[in-house]
Amino acid sequence: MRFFVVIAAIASIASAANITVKVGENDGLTYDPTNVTAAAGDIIQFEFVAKNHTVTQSTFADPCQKMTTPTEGVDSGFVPVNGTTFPVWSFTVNNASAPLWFYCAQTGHCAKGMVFAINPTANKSFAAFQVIIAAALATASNSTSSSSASGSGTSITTSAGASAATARASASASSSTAANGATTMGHNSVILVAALAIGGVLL
Ligand SMILES: *[C@@H]1O[C@H](CO)[C@@H](O)[C@H](O)[C@H]1NC(C)=O
Ligand SMILES: *[C@@H]1O[C@H](CO)[C@@H](O)[C@H](O)[C@H]1NC(C)=O
Ligand SMILES: *[C@@H]1O[C@H](CO)[C@@H](O)[C@H](O)[C@H]1NC(C)=O
Ligand SMILES: *[C@@H]1O[C@H](CO)[C@@H](O)[C@H](O)[C@H]1NC(C)=O
Ligand SMILES: *[C@@H]1O[C@H](CO)[C@@H](O)[C@H](O)[C@H]1NC(C)=O
Ligand SMILES: *[C@@H]1O[C@H](CO)[C@@H](O)[C@H](O)[C@H]1NC(C)=O
Ligand SMILES: *[C@@H]1O[C@H](CO)[C@@H](O)[C@H](O)[C@H]1NC(C)=O
Ligand SMILES: [Cu+2]
Repeated sequence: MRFFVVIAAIASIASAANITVKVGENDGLTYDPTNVTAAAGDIIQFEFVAKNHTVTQSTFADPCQKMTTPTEGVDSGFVPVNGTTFPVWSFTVNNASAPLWFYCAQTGHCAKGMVFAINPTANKSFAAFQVIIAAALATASNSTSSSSASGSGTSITTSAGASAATARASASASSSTAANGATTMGHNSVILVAALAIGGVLL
């Protein structure tokens, strides 16, 4: 019995991986990699390396809009980078069967293809997601939408997703709950808030 518990604990530690995604590398409007395959329990760590981007959860069907239904998506908020400090924002994947979709909420960036996916499927592929963006752009190319996403470091909050039955809050720095298969982790909100105080246009 005790032996079994120990093995289970080791297995769960061994299976949890950290997957790093670079945001804005080489001043590009990119997430690198563009999509990842993650197991339940894996932590996705977004390292912001340039400019002023976000990691904002959308739905598959509406790629450049923050997910609001069935519940609010996760959102890093704007993370400006001053070239010296590279803030990291992360969350845990709770459900590997649920694809998760993200975009950058900075003005124009989603339109330029700054999108990201976790566990895309054959039916909901990353390529299909990109096609939806292109189609949405063709329809709404004239509308100038100013982002309503908060510029505050405290915007790194999330809420429960309807399909995330096992989701649970686990943040240490700011409140969080889970979204469709994602739970935000404690992150360095001090760095984020400090970075937000730095002036300059980083679009
Ligand atoms: C994953 O990152 C967290 C901090 O975000 C760290 O505590 C943990 O040790 C890392 N795990 C692995 C397997 O690298
Ligand atoms: C995981 O996601 C799949 C697909 O959305 C869903 O059918 C399933 O119920 C979810 N599992 C849990 C435990 O939430
Ligand atoms: C994927 O698409 C195929 C063909 O449209 C469909 O038969 C299948 O049920 C879909 N699978 C899922 C999991 O939605
Ligand atoms: C998704 O990620 C994989 C692995 O990084 C990559 O090979 C593939 O090209 C990506 N898909 C798209 C459509 O970019
Ligand atoms: C988009 O803008 C062009 C020129 O500015 C205009 O001719 C066209 O009617 C607009 N289309 C829509 C759907 O608003
Ligand atoms: C960069 O920002 C960090 C906080 O994010 C701050 O500690 C550091 O002093 C800044 N460096 C410069 C050169 O502005
Ligand atoms: C980051 O971008 C947001 C939205 O455009 C803006 O409100 C904020 O002032 C920018 N931060 C910096 C430091 O440029
Ligand atoms: Cu961006």
